[in-house]
Amino acid sequence: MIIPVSSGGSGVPRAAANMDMKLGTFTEFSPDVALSVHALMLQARVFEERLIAMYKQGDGYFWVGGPGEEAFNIPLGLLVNKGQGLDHDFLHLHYRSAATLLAMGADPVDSLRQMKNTATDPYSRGRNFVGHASIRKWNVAPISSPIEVQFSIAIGTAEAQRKTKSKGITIVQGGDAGTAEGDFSTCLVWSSRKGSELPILILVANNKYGISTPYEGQHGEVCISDRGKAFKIRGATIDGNDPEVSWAAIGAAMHYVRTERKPFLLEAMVSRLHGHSSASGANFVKNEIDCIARFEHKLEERGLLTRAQMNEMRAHFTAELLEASKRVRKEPQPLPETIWDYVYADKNRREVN
Ligand SMILES: Cc1ncc(C[n+]2csc(CCOP(=O)(O)OP(=O)(O)O)c2C)c(N)n1
Ligand SMILES: [Mg+2]
Repeated sequence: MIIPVSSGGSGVPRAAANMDMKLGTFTEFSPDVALSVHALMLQARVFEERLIAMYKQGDGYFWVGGPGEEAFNIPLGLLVNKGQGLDHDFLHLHYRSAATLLAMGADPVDSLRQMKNTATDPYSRGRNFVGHASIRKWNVAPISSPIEVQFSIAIGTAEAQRKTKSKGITIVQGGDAGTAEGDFSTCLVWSSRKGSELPILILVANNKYGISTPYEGQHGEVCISDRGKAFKIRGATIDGNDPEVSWAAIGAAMHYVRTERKPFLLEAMVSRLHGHSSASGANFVKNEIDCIARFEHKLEERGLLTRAQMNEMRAHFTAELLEASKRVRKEPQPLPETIWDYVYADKNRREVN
């Protein structure tokens, strides 16, 4: 019943999605794509729920993640040209991007390891808190806790791709509130210089909050994507709670950036289903759109899955991740003597002097 997905790059069944290259118009997923996308969305959600449970049980110090962004982040991960080097896409993601990485083929257990800060955590060797991946073989730059810095850093990989005329593009993603920071403006300026435009897809996940500050009252512009207009950057604002809309829009925006070698600013309206982070309790928020509940309703209407089958899938993912969290609990913590490993500090500095 759980459909395996060939994730990332050329393995993605793109044609089956009937993607229209015109932004804003789309057609339904074919049944196989609908089922694959749904399975990944559900796995991503259950995985976040497991991380929250781990945090609440004391198996971690902090939780931040992306329940409510699955309808946008799963299509994003499936459409990436995954690999290492300039001919593949570079990703400068944010702390709500676990679903994107899952769709690219990341093992969710590695995030459980980062939550538990084990030495086996491949992203930070137990140094960073959950949601901070770093995957060199897929051009995934280290995710940063200071918000928005990725928008300045992304200029570097996009500029390298421009100068070397390579095939890859740069993808950078952040939240709505972070667009008030200078790094976002820096990105707009650098990506749109006349004759030196950058192949960069600028993504804003607008969940209408910056921690506890509501979106209303913080923005003079109608849409964040309108901010590209002054720079002649093409843009769109879409319903990021709909995976079919998201797939079509991301696919079309990527196609534009890949072929025109120019920037595109895509804003996705998404939900924040467990609040900002563990700092605000991480409990389920009822008054937001739940993209999975909405998509499941469609799948039922189309006769692709029954409620019983979806419940069974949820139970399967829940049991699988619970089991994994128990295994991770037994994995070793980093040894104290490794504290200076993987940091810029020169541990031999005193001896050299
Ligand atoms: C440079 C910087 N300033 C402030 C913070 C504190 N901070 C953490 S998350 C956050 C809100 C971010 O809101 P938004 O960009 O909308 O992203 P969201 O968390 O809603 O996805 C802030 C202000 C930070 N981490 N880094
Ligand atoms: Mg926000």
